Amino acid sequence: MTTGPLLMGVVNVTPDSFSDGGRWLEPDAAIAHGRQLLADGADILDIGGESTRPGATRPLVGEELGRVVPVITALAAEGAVVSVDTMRAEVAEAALAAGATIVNDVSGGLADPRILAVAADADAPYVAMHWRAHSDHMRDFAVYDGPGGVVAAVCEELGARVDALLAAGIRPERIILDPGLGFAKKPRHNWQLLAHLDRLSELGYPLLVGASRKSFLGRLLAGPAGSVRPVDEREHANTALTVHLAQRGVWGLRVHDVRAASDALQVVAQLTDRE
Ligand code: PMM
Repeated sequence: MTTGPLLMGVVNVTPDSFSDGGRWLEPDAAIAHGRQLLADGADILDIGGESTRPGATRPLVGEELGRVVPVITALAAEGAVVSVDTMRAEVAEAALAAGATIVNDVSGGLADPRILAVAADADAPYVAMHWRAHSDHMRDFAVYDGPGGVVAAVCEELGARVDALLAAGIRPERIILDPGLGFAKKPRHNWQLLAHLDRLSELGYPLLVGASRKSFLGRLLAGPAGSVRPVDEREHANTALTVHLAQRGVWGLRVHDVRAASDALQVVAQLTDRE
């Protein structure tokens, strides 16, 4: 049978994520949510303790550690494959010690370059997302005026991150790239990237994509008065993207509603196997 994208289910142990802030802040709630995502078909649980919503301020390192380590420890002990969603070397190191096996760094090593050595030493798969600035001022960096626009810029900047990853000792087969939808990007930038993922694939690494619940979907589906579609009413649009991305052979999808994405992937797999 054809293997489609892996499903990375989101466990945000934060008070303020745009998609689900505060719902899973207590460790027991986060652990129960992780178990549910596994039952729904998640291949990986992505556990994070820092919200990256536009305008967010950063938690202290100790706060971030206190949020993610107990949740990772519990879910990894139950056999879950866990990625830690962090930009900090200390958090990545503690998460790997607690049983996480993948580092998902939305800054691709730009926020805290020491994280690259942590991933290299552990020989852990490392997700490098396209990123330009912390969330409190990333809007100022959503400018892609060069030749080739956003697609060329993201390819070039991710290519530079790959060079840094390799120089830090991360093996090429451990690298996963992510276009970073919504991070220093306006809606039209996200759509351009989604339409031209083949260009990112040419960098030669597997791709992870996180579109789930993001505001560019809410803006696409805005009502006649311009009211943006609420976060929890964007799932059908994400399902359409799930099908699109599966057909383009991405490695993984980072989603909040794993059940909906899993249903869509099962439909795609049925049809692909008959071709
Ligand atoms: N998006 C968010 C957080 N972490 N990680 C990767 N690799 N890719 C993403 O697109 C991504 C991410 C923000 O979404 P959330 O607040 O719902 O978790």
